[in-house]
Amino acid sequence: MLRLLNKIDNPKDLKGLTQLQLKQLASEIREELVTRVTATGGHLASNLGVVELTIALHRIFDSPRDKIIWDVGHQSYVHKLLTGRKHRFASLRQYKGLSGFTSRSESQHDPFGAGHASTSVSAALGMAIARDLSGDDYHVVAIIGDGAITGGMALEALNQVGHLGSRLIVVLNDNGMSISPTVGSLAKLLSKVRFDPRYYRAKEEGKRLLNALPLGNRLWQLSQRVESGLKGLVMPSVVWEELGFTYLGPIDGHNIPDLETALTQVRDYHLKPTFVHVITTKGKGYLPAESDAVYFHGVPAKGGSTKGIPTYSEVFAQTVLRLARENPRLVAITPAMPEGNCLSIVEAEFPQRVFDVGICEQHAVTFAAGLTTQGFIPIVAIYSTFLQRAFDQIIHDVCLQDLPVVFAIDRGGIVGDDGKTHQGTFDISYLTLIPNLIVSAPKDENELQHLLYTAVEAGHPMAIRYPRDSGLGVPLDTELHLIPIGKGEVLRHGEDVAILAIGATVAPALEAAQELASHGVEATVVNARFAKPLDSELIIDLTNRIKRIVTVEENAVTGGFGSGVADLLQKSGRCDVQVKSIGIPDEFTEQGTQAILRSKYGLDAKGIAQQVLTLSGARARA
Ligand SMILES: Cc1ncc(C[n+]2csc(CCOP(=O)(O)OP(=O)(O)O)c2C)c(N)n1
Repeated sequence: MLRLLNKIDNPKDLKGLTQLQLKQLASEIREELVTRVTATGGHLASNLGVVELTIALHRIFDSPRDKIIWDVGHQSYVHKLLTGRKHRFASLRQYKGLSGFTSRSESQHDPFGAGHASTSVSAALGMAIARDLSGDDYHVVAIIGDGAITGGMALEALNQVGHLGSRLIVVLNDNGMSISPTVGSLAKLLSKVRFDPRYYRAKEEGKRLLNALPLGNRLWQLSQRVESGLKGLVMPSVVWEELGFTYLGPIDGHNIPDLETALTQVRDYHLKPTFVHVITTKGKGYLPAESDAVYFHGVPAKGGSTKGIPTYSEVFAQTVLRLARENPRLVAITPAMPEGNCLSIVEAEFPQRVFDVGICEQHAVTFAAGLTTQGFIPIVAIYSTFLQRAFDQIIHDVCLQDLPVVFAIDRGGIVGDDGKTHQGTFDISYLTLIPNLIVSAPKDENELQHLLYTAVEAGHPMAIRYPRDSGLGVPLDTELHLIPIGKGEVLRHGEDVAILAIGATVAPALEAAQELASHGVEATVVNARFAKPLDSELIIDLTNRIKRIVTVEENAVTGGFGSGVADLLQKSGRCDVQVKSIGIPDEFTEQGTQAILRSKYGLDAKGIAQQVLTLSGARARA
């Protein structure tokens, strides 16, 4: 029974509730989160941890006039429930449903859309400066996790906030966890506050002193007194004070009255940027999530099965493990995703040779570049969408110097329900334009093993992009072999049309060819394997006989594999060849299951067959 939650249509409805009712509301919200998110899939543990914080924020601030900006946005479900989106909550992460992140087009209570980490402080500063330049007076609050705050962009933004001294509130939601435990020296510093009870005692003392003071500059006094009370302890607050913030904390993030007191103080303090350090427990209130916050960070949707077939990520990690046993100079790097890309398997055996660098994609790439200069072979395992962050590092630090970094690009192509911010549909385009970089995609998980071995031996930068989820279930060769760089393979012969497919589209292209045969159209199917260098010999040779070429890729058609093929044919004077490129059109790919989206873009077998049939003349022999 969601007696209270059902009465909340917007944040104003929270204001008249008693503390007792708020407790009840928090428990109803948790019930709703567990019921819905275990069905739709999503970021359960992160949201369970911010129930009280979100309630307190919406009671003390006046959204949408005040701007509440959630970093990453994966923990904004409670905010959604309280800002008029409760009735659509069952559609979370579904096709045409509510986004799993914040989205400006979804609600006026989402002043900034997100999905990638570490953007909130920059966006908040932009809003605060805009407010000041326009002579307005609303509040701007960025809520950022201890994982996201390690991202370079967040640190760059904090640096500027302190420099400008703008009136801005940063709330650190510190639960000690990124997806895995947060790593790095900043994380260590924060954990001192979390685990040393003397900070809480000193804070209680500070609160007592504060209440004895007259109104006015209370916050400043508080931070000074708390600070002096803590001399002799390591002083994490000093870091934020020195960066130009007034620090308040640590605050128990599950105690609504304490949160409200702290947020009121920073709201009413206009002299400097403020930093509120809130301690929360990831998964709070739901025992399975509290005890395994890593698994419950992102739970799968009900019914989503992997059919017992290993995922591409698992095959990747098993291959890394095998190669690492043979080659002591092989190391692996992950920006905060050792679970998602399965490198935790390798880390268990080689803890010294697997580096979780935090949510720091740019650093991950240049760190790898540095390792290569001393004869090491780094494999940077990274999701396609997050590699976008490191575009210049790939160009400037790796490829310009032709350094042999291996990029293992997970979640290439359509990823599904995480939606627009997470689709991996640009990498072929943004990688193939970079000189010196070899860009490949395996047709199945077995080929992934061989391509990885090839990349480790390549002596040049090489990217391998592979899709999300389970492989095709093909047998895995026990011996690894090198694949000739820039060479594709013909998988099927036919003289009416040639389908050149890459990566995950090879299997549906083969299926489409069967379907076409039943319509009297015989198709050649090529597993291109490389988007760069293209197998120009094979492609030109094919076009001597076949004048209709269809390219298929789970990537933007703009600048993608197909565009490379068209360019090659044009440069080779093959103007008599008709080329059709199937891929993602010039738009951001919405959320939905991979199956729905592949069907929408004609990337499944049926869609490929249909598009081939509509090619002029393809039916001629039928
Ligand atoms: C640029 C980027 N890299 C990686 C991710 C994947 N990711 C999503 S949430 C998350 C952990 C965030 O940790 P934290 O900010 O502490 O939030 P918590 O879930 O612990 O509340 C990561 C690594 C991302 N969203 N963006």
